[in-house]
Amino acid sequence: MNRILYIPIVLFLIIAQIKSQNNLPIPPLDTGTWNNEVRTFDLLMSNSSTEFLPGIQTPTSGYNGSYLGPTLLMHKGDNVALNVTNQLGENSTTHWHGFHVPAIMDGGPHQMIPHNTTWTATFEMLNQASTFWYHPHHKPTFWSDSDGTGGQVHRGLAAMIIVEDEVTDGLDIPKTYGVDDIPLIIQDRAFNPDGTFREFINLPALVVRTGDTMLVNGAITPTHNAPAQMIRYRILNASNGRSYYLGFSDNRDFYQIGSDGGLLESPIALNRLRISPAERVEIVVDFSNDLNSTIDLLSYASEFINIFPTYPPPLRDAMDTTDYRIMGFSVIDATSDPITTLPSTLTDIPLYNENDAVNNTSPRPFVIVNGAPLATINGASMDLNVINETIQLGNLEVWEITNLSGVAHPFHIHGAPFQVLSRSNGPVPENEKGWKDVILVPAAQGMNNPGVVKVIKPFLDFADDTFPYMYHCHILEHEDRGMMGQYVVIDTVTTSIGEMNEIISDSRLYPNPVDANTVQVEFLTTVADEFTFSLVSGTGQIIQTFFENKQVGTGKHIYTLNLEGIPSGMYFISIKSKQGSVVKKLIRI
Ligand SMILES: [Cu+2]
Repeated sequence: MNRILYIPIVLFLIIAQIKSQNNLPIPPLDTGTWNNEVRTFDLLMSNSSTEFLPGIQTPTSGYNGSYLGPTLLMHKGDNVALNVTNQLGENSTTHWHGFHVPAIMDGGPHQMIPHNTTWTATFEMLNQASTFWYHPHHKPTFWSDSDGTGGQVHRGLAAMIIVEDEVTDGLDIPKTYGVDDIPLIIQDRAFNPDGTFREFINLPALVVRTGDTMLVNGAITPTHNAPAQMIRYRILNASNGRSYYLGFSDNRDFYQIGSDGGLLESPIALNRLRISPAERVEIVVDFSNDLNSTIDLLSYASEFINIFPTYPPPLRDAMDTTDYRIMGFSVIDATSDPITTLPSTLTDIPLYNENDAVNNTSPRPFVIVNGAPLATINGASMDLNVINETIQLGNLEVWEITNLSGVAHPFHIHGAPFQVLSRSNGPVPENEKGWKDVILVPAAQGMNNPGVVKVIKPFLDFADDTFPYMYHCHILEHEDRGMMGQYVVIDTVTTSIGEMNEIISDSRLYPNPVDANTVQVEFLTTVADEFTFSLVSGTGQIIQTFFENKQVGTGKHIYTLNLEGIPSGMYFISIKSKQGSVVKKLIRI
């Protein structure tokens, strides 16, 4: 009697446990707190552990939790502040992927957040509505070090950002987070028998952290209980190095409505969709006629390998050649007020004309070589102290990315989004004719047949001759191995380094490093002007202004700046006149 009762109860508990573990987790939505009309977010990067496999803890890192982080919600036009506290026990940074912000607020490798410190980024939200994400962007000493971007993202530091605007506010599309507007953060991972993540499993994982197990929102091949209606999925490929060729198990059509940086002009019906690392797509799936049925989301790798090979042999693994399941959908009752149709027009995308670019006849070249041990762009491996490209403020430019390697590379450019002009592997597909910030550049097909993509991008604001933006491959191990460069946008009217060298010369700080409470700034100027002297933090915030609009005549000058109360660290002294500025690095010990 007891035994008969016992067996079904145990079975029920096991099934219930598996079922509950397999439910798609939805990251919490964080709308920030309003602080003096600034939408303010607090993010804590820390280490703990996560249960992916039943009863086994995997050491992980996350934002405000053990793995991944909250989905941040912002609206175009918001003034935003993000306080990021690092308790990882190692240096890190946090980058707002896809955001059009000043370089100093970008969270790239120059905006270091040392352990136990807080970095604050403040900016106006200029991007239009889309799906973005945040993740560390820290340059490791050696590419496979765990404190690099690849290591930190792999441990779990990645999460989504949703930006809304007046266009999406007015559109009748699914937009209730967690109900009919669902984030899907797709990653591949591998596990050791003790539950720890296995970082490097085999080729191609000898050089890239790829896995053999699919996670969505931090759960292994989960199931979404999808209401029988139109559901919008915001898909982020947050994998270190794997691209996917998405499609449903019944080969149904779905609609793509958004790409990296915004809505598409109109919904595009597809039954396959390529997504490379760091790309985002928004799709709408119509489950209206599927009540009580189950459907899977697959990567149709067996088709993809022929259409768009991302790794050549022998760098392929089973998931580059064989179809596999990413997650499932179990269709449940519709909500009370479902969206049942999509508008035929979503937004207006003004397309750039290649002829309007300043360099339309000679595109700015970026040549990718996947060398060993260092990967390069234009022959250079990333050096934090080298500015690779200088761009004039106001330019609309064509960039031509040429891939000489046998691996496809997802090329990401920081700053404002770009548009795709051409591809070497056929016409630009409809779903790439929107706003993009990552573009998958095809592999070379032999020595004389490189993969080439041309993009067009505006550089209309945020001139800064000191703090650069990055461009890089978003296969994180390639980025960490140096497939990354830096560009600055300079305003030749007010901040030309060349011109300023003629106006202000022989500038120096002494002593430097300084442990006294004063530092001398010495410079020679050829024009009389009003000068402002400021102390700027390593992350670009003005800490103190020493002299404001001080009248300075021509000739050599020495001023004493008071550093009392300034803690040790790396700073900059900015010497700014109406005609330009120079910045000198100052180490306080
Ligand atoms: Cu790459």
